[in-house]
Amino acid sequence: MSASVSLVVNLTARPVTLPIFSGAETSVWRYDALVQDGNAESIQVLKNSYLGPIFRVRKGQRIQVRLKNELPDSTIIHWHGLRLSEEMDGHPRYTIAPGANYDYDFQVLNRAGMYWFHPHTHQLTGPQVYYGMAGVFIVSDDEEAALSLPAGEYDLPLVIQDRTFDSQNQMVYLTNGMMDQMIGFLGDTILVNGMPKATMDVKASAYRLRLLNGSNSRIYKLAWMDGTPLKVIATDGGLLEAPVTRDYLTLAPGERVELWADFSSRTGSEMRLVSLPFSEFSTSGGMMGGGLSLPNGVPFDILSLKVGEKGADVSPLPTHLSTIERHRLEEAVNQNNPRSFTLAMQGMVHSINGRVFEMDAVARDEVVRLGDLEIWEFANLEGSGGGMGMGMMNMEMPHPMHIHGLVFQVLSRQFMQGNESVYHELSAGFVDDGWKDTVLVMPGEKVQVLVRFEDYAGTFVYHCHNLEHGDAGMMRNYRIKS
Ligand SMILES: [Cu+2]
Repeated sequence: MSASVSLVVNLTARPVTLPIFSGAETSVWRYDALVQDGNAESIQVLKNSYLGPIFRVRKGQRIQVRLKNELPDSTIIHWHGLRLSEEMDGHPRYTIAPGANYDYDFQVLNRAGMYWFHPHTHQLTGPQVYYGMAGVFIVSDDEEAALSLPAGEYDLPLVIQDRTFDSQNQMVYLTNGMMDQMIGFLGDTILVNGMPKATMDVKASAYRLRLLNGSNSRIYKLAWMDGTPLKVIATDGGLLEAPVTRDYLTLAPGERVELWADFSSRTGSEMRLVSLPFSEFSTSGGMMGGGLSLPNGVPFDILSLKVGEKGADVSPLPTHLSTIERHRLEEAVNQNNPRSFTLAMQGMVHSINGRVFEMDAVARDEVVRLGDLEIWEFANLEGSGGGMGMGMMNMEMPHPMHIHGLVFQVLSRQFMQGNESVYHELSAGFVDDGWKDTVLVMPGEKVQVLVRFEDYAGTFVYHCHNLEHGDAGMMRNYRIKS
């Protein structure tokens, strides 16, 4: 590796208690950061939050992170969205025991954007993220810096999550047992950056709001309460070529979206970010939705921004944000024969091509070649007859599909069959223009992405980012062969 190390950070994963509510403190798991070498401002700690820390690094920077595991569980960190080798990426095979350390050393190849990190322990990713472990990894570069986007106090990372707390203020997980594992865990309390009923004071100026859905399985239909359109400037893999405007945004677990929001004429007002109602996915009645206090699609408040005095002068949002080199379909080695992945129930679990995760197994159709551009096609057959795995129940679940170690471009979406009206309650909120690492595949939908395996040979995973689905086996290895 040519670059010299410019940041060395210890991340200690440990149980702590925090004052999240009045009364009893809440037991959580958290990454505690300590900058050993380099710019201390590269790491921002969120006070009294289980979440974090927030890394701020530059493209090209080489960093070292020592993970110290002081949890009672095995763990490993996955750097979500980063272009890394398999040893750095956090494959579950690299999980370390309680008391052990894992040393990361990598150069940041990604363009400017909001990435993130979280545990990736086999069958325990859901609970480890749920009990608090996740942080944000923000990359900047020269292309972005030239734009003079809102920065410093006007650049707000906002991580949206849901949790359920008991009467002693403790987090509870999998309260509905088996159903939670099949649907995914849905909490009844929304938190932003680890704060319930999140309220923030902002100035009358323009802000860059970097939203991450860090929830285990909840999908949000984000909108401003007063109907102000949302101005999107970036998604998973950084800036779009040009801003796009949406009335609402559909954000699935693992996905990011960045907004440019101008509050300069809003002094004295309250801007409320909400999740709008949409229909439940599984339509088989009482047995599915009955036990859940807040199923997917229930509306709620997410964040309230109280606009105060005048802040920094607002520079207009540039009409051109970045240059995105589009992958060319005709360069795909399988342009006439996409590599297809069928998402469907297999017995009691969600599966990929009828298979579930095996730690070391790579099937013949899961091997690709370093340097190749391919079409990958995810077809969600649940709810359309292909997913009848449970007798009377018709599981119809959306699956946010994530591929490790790279970023990709969405080529096409096609609704095939099933409940089209539910589909159209969310589909206007997708933003597929830029680079992605996680893409929501709705029930009855087929999504094609163009993906180039350009950085490292090795074995990586691809999986559903509904963490309960992933833990139950909706994950597979793929191998990049040199
Ligand atoms: Cu899934």
